[in-house]
Amino acid sequence: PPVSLTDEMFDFHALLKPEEIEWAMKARDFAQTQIRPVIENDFDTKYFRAELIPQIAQQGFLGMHLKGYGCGGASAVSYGLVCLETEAVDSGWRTFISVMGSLAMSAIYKYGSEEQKNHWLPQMAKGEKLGCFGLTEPHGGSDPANMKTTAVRDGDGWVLNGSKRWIGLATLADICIVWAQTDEGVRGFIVPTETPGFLATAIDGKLSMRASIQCDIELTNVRVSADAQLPEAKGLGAPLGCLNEARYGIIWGAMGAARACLDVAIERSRTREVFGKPIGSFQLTQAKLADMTVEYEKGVLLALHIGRQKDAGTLNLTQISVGKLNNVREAIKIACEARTILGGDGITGEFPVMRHMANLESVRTYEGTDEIHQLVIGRALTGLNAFS
Ligand code: TGC
Repeated sequence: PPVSLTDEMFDFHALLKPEEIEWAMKARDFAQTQIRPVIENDFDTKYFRAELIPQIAQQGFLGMHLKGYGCGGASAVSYGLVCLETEAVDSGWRTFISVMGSLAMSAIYKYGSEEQKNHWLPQMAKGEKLGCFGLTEPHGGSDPANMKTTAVRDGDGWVLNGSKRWIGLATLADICIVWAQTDEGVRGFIVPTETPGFLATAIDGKLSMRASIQCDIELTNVRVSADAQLPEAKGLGAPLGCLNEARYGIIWGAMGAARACLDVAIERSRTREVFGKPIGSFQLTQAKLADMTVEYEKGVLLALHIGRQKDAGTLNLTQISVGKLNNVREAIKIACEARTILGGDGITGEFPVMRHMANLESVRTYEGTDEIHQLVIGRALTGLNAFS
């Protein structure tokens, strides 16, 4: 696979196990050869290239960190590296892998019955069935405790009503994990999207994540049988437990976007001439590149530390917030700085920088905004809850 200019700086691979490097190189090769050549055009034309899904499944990336049920059983670090390599090409494709593996499959894996797991997970790992994750609602995503969607018992089944927004993949998905308020608290349901009353509509007009799909969902008297309920999902902690998984993937993924911007900036600094010499020979440019590299290397090491903790089973949610807040925020700064090194060319689709910048604004917003993560960290430090 192509080598990143930043690969060699700290010999990061020396910290990885052979199977982790294998996953990373497989993902880099796939992303660079299958997605990279088409992504600018897909972003420009707002096209989600669903025809790549069988190949992505064949690579083993869907639910790769889950054990059994036809899933890969890989380490959290391997999964993180796949997120990094995929997002180095486009956040939309890392989001696809996250929505499938970290959200929809992970909800079934964590909270489903054996029957539900045996039925859905192998098909989803093969990409034969797609899932989405319906938590966020139109009034805002930061306060899911205030969810308006309801599920009411009706005979031996449930009837769901409400709406969801920003739901990745919903128009393509075969099932949606719908989170709803019941008289016993928040519960989760596996809702086949062909169920009468389930309506998904793709959101148009996005200036970010244009090569991927996010949707509105309307649920109007959607009737599901009792066995659609996820039996082990009890309370708001259940969907938030899935968000932890997606946030974890973002900690790595954001550094992929950052690396892509940094690589382009380094390359361009050697060839773009201003005042008669390459812009990279000016001290101000070198200072920018140095600062970007420092933040990239710190971000990757933080991701690895968090990944090792996840694999050891010692990771807590405050640490996830530290990683998500830092790595997305720094990736955005790196992308913006890279744009200045590219000059006017930086705003064109000839370079990936502006696309990454725009995508990262979505990444900053979903799975907990900067402010949510600051307050999670603040609460852990002070013992005082600033949310309400
Ligand atoms: P709080 O009282 O703190 O907690 C309520 C219950 O939840 C538990 N909990 C968690 N459990 C696991 N992981 C976490 N990260 C958890 N955070 C909280 C907590 O232990 C408690 O459990 P229990 O059993 O005691 O009841 O709740 P709060 O209402 O004060 O809110 C806390 C806050 C603000 C941190 C939380 O609501 C939050 O994280 N908000 C941000 C939500 C968010 O990230 N939304 C964006 C989601 S993106 C999306 O939905 C789109 S899907 C992607 C796609 O399809 O593209």
